[in-house]
Amino acid sequence: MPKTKELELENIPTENYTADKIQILEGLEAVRRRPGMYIGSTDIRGLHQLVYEVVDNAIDEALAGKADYITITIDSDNVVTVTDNGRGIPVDVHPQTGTSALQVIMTKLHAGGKFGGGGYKVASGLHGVGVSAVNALSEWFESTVRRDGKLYRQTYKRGVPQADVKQVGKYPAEERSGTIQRFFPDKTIFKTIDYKFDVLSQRFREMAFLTKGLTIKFVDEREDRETTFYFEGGITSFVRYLNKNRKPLHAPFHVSAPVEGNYIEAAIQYTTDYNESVFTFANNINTHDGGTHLTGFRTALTRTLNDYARRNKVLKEGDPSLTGDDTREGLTAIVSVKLQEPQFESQTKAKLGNAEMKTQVESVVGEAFAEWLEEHAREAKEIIQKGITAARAREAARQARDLVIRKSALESLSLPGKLADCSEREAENAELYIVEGDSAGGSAKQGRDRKFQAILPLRGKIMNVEKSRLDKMLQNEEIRALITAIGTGVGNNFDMTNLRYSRVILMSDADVDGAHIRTLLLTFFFRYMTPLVEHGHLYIAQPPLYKVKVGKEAQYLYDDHALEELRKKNKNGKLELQRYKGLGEMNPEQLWETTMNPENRTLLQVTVEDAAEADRTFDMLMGNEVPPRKRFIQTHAKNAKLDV
Ligand code: 0RA
Repeated sequence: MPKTKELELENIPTENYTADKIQILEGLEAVRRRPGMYIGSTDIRGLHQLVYEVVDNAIDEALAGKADYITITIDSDNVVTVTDNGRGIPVDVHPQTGTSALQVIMTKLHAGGKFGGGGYKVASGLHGVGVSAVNALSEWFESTVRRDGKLYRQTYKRGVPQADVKQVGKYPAEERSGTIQRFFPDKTIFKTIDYKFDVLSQRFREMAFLTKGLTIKFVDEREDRETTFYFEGGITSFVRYLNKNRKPLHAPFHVSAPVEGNYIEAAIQYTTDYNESVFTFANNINTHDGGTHLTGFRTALTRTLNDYARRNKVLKEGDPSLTGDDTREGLTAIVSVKLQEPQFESQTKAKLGNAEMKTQVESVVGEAFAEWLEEHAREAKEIIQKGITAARAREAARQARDLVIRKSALESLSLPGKLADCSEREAENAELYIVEGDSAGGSAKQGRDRKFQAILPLRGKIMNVEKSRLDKMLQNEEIRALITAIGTGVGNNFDMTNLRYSRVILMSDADVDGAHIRTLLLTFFFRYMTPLVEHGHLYIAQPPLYKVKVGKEAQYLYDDHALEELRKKNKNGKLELQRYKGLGEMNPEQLWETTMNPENRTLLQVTVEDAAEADRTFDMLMGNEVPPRKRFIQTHAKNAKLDV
């Protein structure tokens, strides 16, 4: 017998055991036993993954052209409801197995795509396991289908159907069909069921951008928030959104075309920025690591711009051609492809592998963009001129970098003078505190455990890397100290194997200035050491805001909420309150006790939930448009918020 004890005994009558049921139980049990294999993890990410899986099913229906409205509701008890106005999941009974299609979709692993009839097999969620895995990991699940004027329903507990699909009512014939999925995650499996509105809505926004004409309404009844996404312009709107706080050089270029059963779409807008912000999607999945569609896109861009520049003598004879890097400075673009048979190169679906995509994207984008350049002479010239300037700057950067490398070779990779290194040599056990200001740096040096904690004090505000090119950046002493201390190099030369500390910890004051410095540093890491962030090596220290004495007992409080709680608890007692304005006000022992001692401290790990949003955020924070920057920093100075 398969090991399905818990489920069997609790939920299933032991007679009438059909092969079908045993199969369901085996599948569900596998999911429940190793949830991480199916949804990635059982922390907040896994929890969100449940919602994505269910929403992605509804999105598939929209992509098939059969639905245009999706609502997601989290009610005050953390029950999630996802509704769409599509055809409704079929409920008819399969003649051979005797079970309804709904039950098969809800209980069989990987059953999603087969029924999709004609559309793109978009797959459900990052892990693409389908809604049955969500069902298995839910304390209960309720599927309701509106089809042909009738309402059908089936309910499940931990994935096990409680009865056959039943008609439970009717709905007015003039109303649309659709599907209503409600579920409550299994609290014995998930570490948290506290969904994050901001994280979910970011994803829904992205989905709405990628599915032109689709409306996604998101209601959070826990805190009475709601938001609706609808983008008439699809990915053109996406590009405009990303560039909201940048200075565009032209109106967005857009192309879309079907090619041999696939569908290719791209939107491009150059800005005065220096960074490249290109995001690629395959069947609505964010392909973080690019792949063939990205390669095709880049080739098209470089070739088209060079051809135009030569033909129109913007590049003269003897001038070197623009490199790929040159043509991507200040570029914001979305490339979105839909394929019948997507092949992903990694388990995480981060990279698209279909070889035909390179040529298809290259020719669609190449032809249309060439035509656009012909029709937009002023814009074309500006874009190419920007590329030429970029080429010059890149040459300067190369020389500066060579200088840095040569210098460090001469000085035998000498570490920066102000780094107080630790004795530990294994990166795995070592950590680096990056501390604002020499005085706090001094306290940290005295307070640390020198065995495994290194301290790098930075003087004042480091430079804003968002506003300068690599060459300028590499001339900056603070930045150079940072790079050499960490050991990995930057940008294209980043090499994780040379990482010297597995935890890089930013420690700055809990005030507006501290928040600004932290953001400057976060921007640097996000732009130039992205893998460091992606692999979870970057942290933010949490120094206390207050020291409070109640009678003789002293304690440290880390936020205003804690202070409020303490005041409530101590209505009559006197509180002696000291507010720390900066790290410098703490002596070395206090700094160690409150902020650096692994036994007491809280470190916040910096994550990049969504690179597109982070890109926009950093640009907003560090770019040229001042007002939004101010707003953001002030809100976040109060509650250190981490998902950047
Ligand atoms: C299979 C076939 C058909 C629709 C669906 C699945 C479907 C699935 C989901 C999941 C969430 N919402 C959904 N809406 C539809 C097409 C059946 C037909 O031809 O009518």
